[in-house]
Amino acid sequence: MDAPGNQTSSESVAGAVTPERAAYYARIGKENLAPLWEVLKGLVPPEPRTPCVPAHWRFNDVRKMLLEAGQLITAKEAERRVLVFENPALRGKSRLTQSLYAGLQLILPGEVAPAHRHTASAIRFVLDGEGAYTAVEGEKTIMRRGDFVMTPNWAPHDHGNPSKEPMIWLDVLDLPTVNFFDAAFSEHFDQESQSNTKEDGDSYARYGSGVLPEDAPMDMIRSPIINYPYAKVRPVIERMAKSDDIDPHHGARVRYVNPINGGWATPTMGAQIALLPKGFKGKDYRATDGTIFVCVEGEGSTKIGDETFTWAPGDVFVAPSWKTYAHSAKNESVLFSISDRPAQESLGIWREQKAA
Ligand code: 1HN
Repeated sequence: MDAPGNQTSSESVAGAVTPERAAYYARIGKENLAPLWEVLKGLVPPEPRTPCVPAHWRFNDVRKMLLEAGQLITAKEAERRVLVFENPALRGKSRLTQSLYAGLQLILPGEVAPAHRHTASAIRFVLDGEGAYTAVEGEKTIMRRGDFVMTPNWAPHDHGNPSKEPMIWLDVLDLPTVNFFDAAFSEHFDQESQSNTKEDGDSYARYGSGVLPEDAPMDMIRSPIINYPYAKVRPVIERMAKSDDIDPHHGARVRYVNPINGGWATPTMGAQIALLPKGFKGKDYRATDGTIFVCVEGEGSTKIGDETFTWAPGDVFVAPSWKTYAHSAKNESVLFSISDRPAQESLGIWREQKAA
């Protein structure tokens, strides 16, 4: 696809603000009216101009600070003990891209994060520890490193850590999107932890093997699977890489899908995971979905605009909308990524541009 039209070089407003115009603007301003022609170019830019900047956090640094929070506040007091990744250009807005919230959550051995639900959808991507659980709609799923865990919108959910290790995972929520629409609701439950009505692994077992139960809810626009275990996903990208099924920009990449309709696992957030072979040099790529990346395995670097970020396991970095990026893998690496691509696709506004 060609880059969108670049015909307009001038960014200036329509002519000068003469004293007559200024007086007129002041007069209509009292009636809460404004002249479109003074703002039109900014409202309709020739191509995306995100205020977001590229950014990178090293897992070891954030982990240390998160463990400090473990000494300062309990999971119960905090409700969720999370350090929020704030885009450096959008401090105070609790967002990493314009549409997505992301943070690292810590739950210590013996702790419980109480049950609640909200209109925002959440995903977890497990980074450290093993054996804590998330309970979603009565399914208590034990989480391991690399697992992709879904909390669909309005689904009751709570977490607990019966293991002996602190557990850390990345939360990504579509909060800024839901809040943009002023459509956010939430509620708490009297019962701290949900009673389980389904076995661990139930939803993957039912929906994750290429068959669907007779009475599957065929109109479900989000995945019925609660946990996509890394142990099931890793062999797929490994197999693809071995048979050279490698995208020149992204590596051997798969997406997490809703098995009911083959679409993205959630309607607002699209998650993917890619294996980059040792020495992989990705070609330049950009798309309108600002994308959050997590290094799951390996070491490498990603050039975003003119900055290069060197990553290691657990690191989180973000490529803003329409900024060109390219990955390089020093060793065989695995990158998880998530963006608002499904939302943009359903609105018909998603674009990408690939270097040949
Ligand atoms: C939430 O419910 C969780 O359930 C984590 O673990 C982070 C950030 C904002 C709002 C709700 C969770 C959250 C959140």
